[in-house]
Amino acid sequence: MRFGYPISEDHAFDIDIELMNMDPTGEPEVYLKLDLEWVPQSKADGFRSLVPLWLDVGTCDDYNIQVPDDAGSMLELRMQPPWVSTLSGYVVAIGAHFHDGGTHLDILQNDKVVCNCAGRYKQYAPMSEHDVPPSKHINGILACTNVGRIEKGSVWDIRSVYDFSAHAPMRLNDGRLEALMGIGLVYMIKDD
Ligand SMILES: [Cu+2]
Repeated sequence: MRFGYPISEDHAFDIDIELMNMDPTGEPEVYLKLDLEWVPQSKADGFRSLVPLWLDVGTCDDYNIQVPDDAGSMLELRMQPPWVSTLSGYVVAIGAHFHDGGTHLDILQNDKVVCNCAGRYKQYAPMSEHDVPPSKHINGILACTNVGRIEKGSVWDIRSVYDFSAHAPMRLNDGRLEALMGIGLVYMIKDD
């Protein structure tokens, strides 16, 4: 199956890059490389259009969640409320986004996990002698492909799980705890 995201003349792209220097020794040169495959409409016969769905555990206005004072070591964030699908079709891929402290994020359809996105952490060298314990940060999150059917009327939910005793939440430069996120990006093809 061939598929792509349709773009027209009036579409624009924004990119929001957040960089973190994990090299205490200097000022590394940084490159961002994007590989895009572009197919002109005249040659896109047989391609199906992808529909992106954004699911998150925040509110309509804000997808940042402040760490509650009584969070303890475990915290489970859910969509509020879950989303009832208005579309039916086939889910090609699901990706997720969450912050330091997160262990995994489950995407559920009708209370059944359809994608388990586990976080991968990497231990970095200490940035200075004050950096105790040395920095450990999230460095990848598993995605799913060929997830299966999405049905009109099915209920979609997210379970974003944080365990602060396993992975410390990140602190901002001013010492405050970074807000949490739990985002699922679902890419689907609608039924004809
Ligand atoms: Cu984020």
